[in-house]
Amino acid sequence: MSDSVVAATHCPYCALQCGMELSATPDSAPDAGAVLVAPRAHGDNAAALCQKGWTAAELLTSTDRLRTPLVRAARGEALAPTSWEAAFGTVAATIARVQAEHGPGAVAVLGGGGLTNEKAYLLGKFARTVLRTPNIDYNGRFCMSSAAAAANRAFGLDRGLPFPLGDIAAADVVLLVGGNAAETMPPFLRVLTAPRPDTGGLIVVDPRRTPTAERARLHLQPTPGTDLALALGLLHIVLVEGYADTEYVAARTDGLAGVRPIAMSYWPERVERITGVPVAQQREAVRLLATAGRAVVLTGRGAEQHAKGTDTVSAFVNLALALGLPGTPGSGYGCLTGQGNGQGGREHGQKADQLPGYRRIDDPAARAHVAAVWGVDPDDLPGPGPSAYELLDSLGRPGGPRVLLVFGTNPVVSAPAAARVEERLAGLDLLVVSDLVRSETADLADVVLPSAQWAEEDGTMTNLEGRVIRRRRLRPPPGEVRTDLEIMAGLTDALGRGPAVETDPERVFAELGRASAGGPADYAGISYERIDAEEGVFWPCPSPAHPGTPRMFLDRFATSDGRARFVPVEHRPAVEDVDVAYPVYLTTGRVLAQYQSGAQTRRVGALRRAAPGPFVEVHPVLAERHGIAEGDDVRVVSRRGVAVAPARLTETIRVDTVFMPFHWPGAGRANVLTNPALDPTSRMPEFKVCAVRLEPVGRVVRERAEATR
Ligand SMILES: Nc1nc2c(c(=O)[nH]1)N[C@H]1C(S)=C(S)[C@@H](COP(=O)(O)OP(=O)(O)OC[C@H]3O[C@@H](n4cnc5c(=O)[nH]c(N)nc54)[C@H](O)[C@@H]3O)O[C@H]1N2
Ligand SMILES: Nc1nc2c(c(=O)[nH]1)N[C@H]1C(S)=C(S)[C@@H](COP(=O)(O)OP(=O)(O)OC[C@H]3O[C@@H](n4cnc5c(=O)[nH]c(N)nc54)[C@H](O)[C@@H]3O)O[C@H]1N2
Ligand code: SF4
Ligand SMILES: [Mo]
Repeated sequence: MSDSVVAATHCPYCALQCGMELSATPDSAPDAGAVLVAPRAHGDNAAALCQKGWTAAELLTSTDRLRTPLVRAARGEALAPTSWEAAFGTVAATIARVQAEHGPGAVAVLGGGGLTNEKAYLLGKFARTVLRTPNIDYNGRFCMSSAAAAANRAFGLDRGLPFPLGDIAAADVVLLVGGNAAETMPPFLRVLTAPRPDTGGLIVVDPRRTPTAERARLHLQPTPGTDLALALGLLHIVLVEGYADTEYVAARTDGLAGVRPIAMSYWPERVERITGVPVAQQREAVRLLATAGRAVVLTGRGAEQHAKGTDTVSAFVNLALALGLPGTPGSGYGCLTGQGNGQGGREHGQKADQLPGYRRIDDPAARAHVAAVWGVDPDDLPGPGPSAYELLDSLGRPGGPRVLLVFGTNPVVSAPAAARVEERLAGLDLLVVSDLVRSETADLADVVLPSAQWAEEDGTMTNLEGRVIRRRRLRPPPGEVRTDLEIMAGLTDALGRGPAVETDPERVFAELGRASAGGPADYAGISYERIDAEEGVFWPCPSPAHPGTPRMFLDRFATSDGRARFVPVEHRPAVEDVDVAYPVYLTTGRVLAQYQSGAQTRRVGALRRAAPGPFVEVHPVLAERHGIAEGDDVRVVSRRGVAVAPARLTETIRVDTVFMPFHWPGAGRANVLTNPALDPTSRMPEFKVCAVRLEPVGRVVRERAEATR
């Protein structure tokens, strides 16, 4: 049909970036204007989508999406439609005033790992050259920052998976620590459980018997926050039972001598006492891993989102190094990056300490290189800024930022100690949010800027393998909606300063390539043309003639001497352990049918029906102790706040632990409970463990409340 166009693109949601073919329904069809989604095989991804992918197009035509800029005449008044000119004018005037009074740092920026590479790059450049503020960070700080920090210190470089997905499918044994792929990357479950020879299989470490753990050959079910001890215990067994690959350790690594004495003090019985994982299971896990031909160790957020997340990942990297896995073809260590562009989003300079190409902002050579590409004086580039939670916590305080620009994140739902974050946002002179919908954060904003959706823009994303892929536009955005690149350009014009902003994604990508040239994440040899021709290109790719790098570290690691480092790490308890007043562990995570803060997926009918609201998973034994029955409302109380949600009784969770998904605002918002204690290296908050107590509210009370609503 002549009016039906087709775009070969990828899903807007998670880092698996499943291939999609989008087509517009013809003008003559009853549902004219709708967009049809079909799965499309791409690279190592089969043609498959999860329910979120299948239903992603619904938001394109939803009445809920933003179509014009909104502005609030005064605090307390409603957001009302306005023109772009007026919206930009208001923002520019306030930025100019606040910076004149308080300096450039009075304006802050918070970005997101769902933004395309082009947007993430431009956002970092915009903050440093137009706003001239050091205060920029992004939501990836809450995501894989601990794994990134651990990979950097062990291998000298952070690419989530340093090998393609196909290597995981071909491995004999996979150890997955704190990941629930069956719900968070459903098509990836096939890769994880690909038929394996009878020696091997999948080993899952999770305090819950998740649908992923159900598929495992071995499920270790530790107390939340004890993975570090478990990893030390597994290394202990490797060393004592002679499983270490001594040749590899000698040839390719340094530092085992510093790690050995620590591991030796984590004998299996002691580890069982700390973690609850039986000795026999520890031994079985090591035997499976050590006797496999090809083995892969993977971490997810369950291991990483802790105030000791970096050290925990280091402990699993140490285990992988002792077994000779990293940099050995078919084996390795990897982190499962989460957000759509969680990989690319952490490379191009929207991080507090970073310049494009995964360069450090405090490195004089990096500053000189990037400043030359940007046409500015290196001395005019600001230095490193605070991490995401620290930034949020400083808003509106004396000396802290007074204006915040948010692009692509919804911290009112997703940040730890969310009630405190909300209070900080209210203390700002001006909150500006660019979003697709009126997220809970946009709801608090003074100015809301409507941004184009994935099917309406071109760009690139870097998936969990480090494969740079193309997002392709099916049709232009509706009405007055603009792309984030155009929004940054509009703000720059209104401010009347800084280098002119390029809004053509392909030209932004070419500039990003030049800015990244010579850095650890080198995109200089990648072009839209090449990506189209080659099903994506793996970075580093320093020149057009370079083939790209699907497998890293085969000859050398990215450290100065090419050798990987064992990092000596010690176990310690969760920052907030259980006690008499707060006797139960709370952990948090995801369900299949909702994505992140839920701003997008709560607005999709089929997903709302599949996962309508928050809940608390409770073991029947714990429930009985508290007089809680299935479906009863439970007050979950932590030192930060109170959440109320119905109980879901299940024997799949540990008796000492409850679980809440974090996708909802309102009474059941899990993040009013979570602990903002930060990892000293990655600045990751302790999302995955805090102490709570349970108070039954009872069904009667809830029914009464519902009747009067
Ligand atoms: N449906 C859906 N899919 C998503 C997302 C989504 O929001 N919804 N988000 C995407 C993003 S950004 C990310 S980061 C990924 C996250 O993907 P995952 O890491 O798979 O997701 P989570 O549910 O956060 O955590 C995984 C598991 O960690 C377990 N866990 C909790 N505490 C601990 C602990 O102390 N130790 C261990 N070993 N395990 C623990 C939980 O029980 C949970 O089953 O998913 C991506 N995919
Ligand atoms: N308790 C608890 N909290 C957690 C976690 C947990 O496991 N437990 N996980 C953490 C993790 S891993 C993550 S990644 C964070 C995620 O938390 P958030 O960053 O809040 O996640 P999203 O809901 O993806 O927010 C993205 C927002 O940007 C909008 N958006 C999407 N694409 C674009 C775009 O291209 N441009 C613009 N301008 N806007 C866009 C969406 O509509 C949405 O409002 O949550 C963290 N919070
Ligand atoms: S697994 Fe991730 S990328 Fe694939 S369809 Fe689901 S949300 Fe989209
Ligand atoms: Mo994430």
